Amino acid sequence: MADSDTKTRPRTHVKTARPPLYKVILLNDDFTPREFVVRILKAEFRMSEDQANRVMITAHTKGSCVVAVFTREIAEDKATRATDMARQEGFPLLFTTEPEA
Ligand code: TYC
Repeated sequence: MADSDTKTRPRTHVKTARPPLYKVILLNDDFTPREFVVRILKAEFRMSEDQANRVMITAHTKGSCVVAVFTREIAEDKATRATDMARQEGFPLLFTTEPEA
């Protein structure tokens, strides 16, 4: 069969390409001061004092908390930058990323 004979139905809807999204996750630890976690959340994720406090307390009580969702590169970059800021101050605070769905 010639290539031109291949049967395809016309698209009934146009596919909109959306990049897969990744969660940035904040993990609890026993050593990083609460105020420092809040400071990092405000600096790297542009959260208000109130938002940052809620996210910090959720991670503190539940063990982890989703901070925000981005495309993969941005999520990984922000998680790395936030974790590095903590390392520079000698704290074990950790941010990870994982696919949203
Ligand atoms: N658990 C820490 C403490 O009691 C505070 C903390 C909260 C650390 C959230 C990390 O993701 C975190 N000092």
